Amino acid sequence: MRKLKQFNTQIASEEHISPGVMACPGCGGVLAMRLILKVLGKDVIVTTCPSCNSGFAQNYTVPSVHAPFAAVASWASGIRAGLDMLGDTKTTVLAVAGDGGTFDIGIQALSAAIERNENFIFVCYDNEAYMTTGIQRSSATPLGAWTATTPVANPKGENKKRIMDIMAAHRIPYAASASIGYPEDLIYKVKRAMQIRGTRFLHVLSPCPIGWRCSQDLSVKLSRMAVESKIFPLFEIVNGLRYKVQRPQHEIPVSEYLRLQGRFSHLDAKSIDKIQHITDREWRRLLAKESTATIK
Ligand SMILES: Cc1ncc(C[n+]2csc(CCOP(=O)(O)OP(=O)(O)O)c2C)c(N)n1
Ligand SMILES: [Mg+2]
Repeated sequence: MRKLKQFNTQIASEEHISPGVMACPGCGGVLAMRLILKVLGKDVIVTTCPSCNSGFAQNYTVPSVHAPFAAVASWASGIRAGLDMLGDTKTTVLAVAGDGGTFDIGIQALSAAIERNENFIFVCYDNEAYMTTGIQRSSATPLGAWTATTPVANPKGENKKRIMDIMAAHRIPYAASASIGYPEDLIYKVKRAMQIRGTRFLHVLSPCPIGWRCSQDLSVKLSRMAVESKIFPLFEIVNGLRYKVQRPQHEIPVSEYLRLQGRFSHLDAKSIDKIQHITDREWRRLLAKESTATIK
């Protein structure tokens, strides 16, 4: 992993989520938000939208509002405009959505906001399905996964949507993938995002033990394994063009990551080979972008 010299990446002791959170045990989304809010501090206004996150946003000790599903990026734009009119430049505006609220239902408002280069941070905590409403497939659900709408007899037949490619196509000032398995790296990326003006996007893989059919104590481990297997690579994109890809120190085959999750337990060796092949291809594609991006 990259050396994190530029910023202090120690985890702050202050909390901005009060105890008594209603989330499920092992929820990766809560941990992601806990870490992100620690970095942002008190000067933040959060806008959430329907998701598991809206179930625990009442525990935020910073101001938060709840937008309609499709509109979280529009609400963030409006909050920023209001703050700007008041001359408030120090408050950060944070939009939070799940994968459904980002990849699918919220993408129009998000695309429009990035096109206007609205000045806020958008966090997509990605648990790879519509979890609040009972584990329905989203376009972020990975190939081969079981969900309530992609049963074992007919698992998800499409690849996960390449949301970071979509962000890059907008020439967004800053986009990064991050992981609760690497908290210092996550903190680094939030701090880096805070220093940049315009729309910033953080894509955080957030395991959901209920939906992933895995043990509640595996969320952090699976987050690390997702990076080690390259199924969820960590990288940054500046202005949609300059890529910085983080090579995992320890590499594993995707089968090790998949076998700990019941949502993949129906997959045969051929299906797992296919996922490995696609993962390898996408990794090479990502590295190629990095090398071309350094050519001036
Ligand atoms: C327009 C609209 N459609 C559907 C819903 C119902 N709904 C509420 S939360 C949710 C799932 C959200 O999924 P995601 O964004 O992935 O967040 P997660 O629940 O996984 O945290 C759905 C479908 C809604 N509130 N509004
Ligand atoms: Mg989700």
